[in-house]
Amino acid sequence: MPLAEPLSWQQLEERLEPCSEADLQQRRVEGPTNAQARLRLFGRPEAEVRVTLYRDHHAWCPYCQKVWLWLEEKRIPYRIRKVTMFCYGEKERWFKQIVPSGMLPALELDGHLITESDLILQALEEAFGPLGEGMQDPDVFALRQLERRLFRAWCQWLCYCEGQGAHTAPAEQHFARMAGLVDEALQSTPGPFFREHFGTADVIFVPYLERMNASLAYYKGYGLRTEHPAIDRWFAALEQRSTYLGTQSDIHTHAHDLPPQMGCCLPSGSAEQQRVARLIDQGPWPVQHPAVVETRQNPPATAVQEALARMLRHRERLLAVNPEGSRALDQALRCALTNLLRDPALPLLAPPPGTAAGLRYWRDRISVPRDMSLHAARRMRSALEATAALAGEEQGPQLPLQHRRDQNPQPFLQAA
Ligand SMILES: N[C@@H](CCC(=O)N[C@@H](CS)C(=O)NCC(=O)O)C(=O)O
Repeated sequence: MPLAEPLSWQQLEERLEPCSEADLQQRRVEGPTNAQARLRLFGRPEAEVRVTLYRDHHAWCPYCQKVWLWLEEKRIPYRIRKVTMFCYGEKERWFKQIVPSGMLPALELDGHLITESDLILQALEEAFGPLGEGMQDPDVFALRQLERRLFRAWCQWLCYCEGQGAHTAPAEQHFARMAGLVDEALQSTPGPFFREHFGTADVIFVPYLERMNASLAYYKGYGLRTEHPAIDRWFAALEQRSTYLGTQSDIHTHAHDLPPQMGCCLPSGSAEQQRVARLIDQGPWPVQHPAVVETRQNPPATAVQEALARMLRHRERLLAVNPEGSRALDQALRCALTNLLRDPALPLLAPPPGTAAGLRYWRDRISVPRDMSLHAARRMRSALEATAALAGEEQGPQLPLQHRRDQNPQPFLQAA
């Protein structure tokens, strides 16, 4: 019998696989890499913790991702203290007392504060040994310089070249040349990584190659992973590592979090670029387009449960922060969550009239990996969009370009 009514909150809770708060906490501390943890022990006693990492609530800052991934790969016990980045809300006063500039990441090692991600990695290497070949190894050093050259070429194309045509071609060609050098460096080793084994050089390249892949697809219609097969193979090998998967963001999150951080991101405006951007924003997910290669990992069986658990945990705040707020949204969200769980052979449950924009408000604001993993986000966005489509075409408010205070973590932290 098809459901005529959405499940109640109680019934939705009952669909969750049982997991006590203590088990959840244990999983965060000892389980696979995850964005929610405040402590990571890797089986060691808490008294052995020598490191505190200060990083952003959003799990978005690229320089933090580098240090985060290094600590997870080396399995160094550490605490995490989360800080708000300027564009999402107010910087915590306690953090400004420690780091007056407010810049992230910062790290405390045996009570000494270090800022600047490269200096942090060097200090960690001195304390715990390098991850494969270290920061000062001549080959790694050369790769670090290549990473910066690629970074500058990306900024030049993404942030200074609007439109398309002869005036943008040099920037695109320069970027493609630099990415070609990265591809060659990857091809020169026997495996998929920058050196024989996964190590420091890979960690250094992760944050910006991830952001380049996302932003160039969205703003230029350029498929980094399609154009550069060794870079694609490298990403696919990373996607076999639970450490990387715990820190991995997705194309939608990067595409919309980059503009305020970079100053702006300029679209090429070609018909193809606009098509790609629309697909990334409005689905269907996973996006089927040659320029969009987000992951080669098969969806884990846990994606729906993860999405449901994360939405239920924050349902009251999700309803409270939605500016389209109406009593009908409570029912609309339950419809979307019921549809998330539905047998695909059954028809979808329609939400109350007038709730399409409210449902799409949430669709557009799922932040990966802060809220949930890439695959869980795909399932949740799909359920929200499919449900919204039954109520109409109205889109939610546009995502801001100058800031992302619509993503302020405070309401969620206060309630937690
Ligand atoms: N060179 C620094 C760059 C750090 C940096 O630019 N951090 C940005 C975030 S990606 C930041 O903290 N900005 C302040 C803010 O957004 O609140 C490093 O490598 O650590």
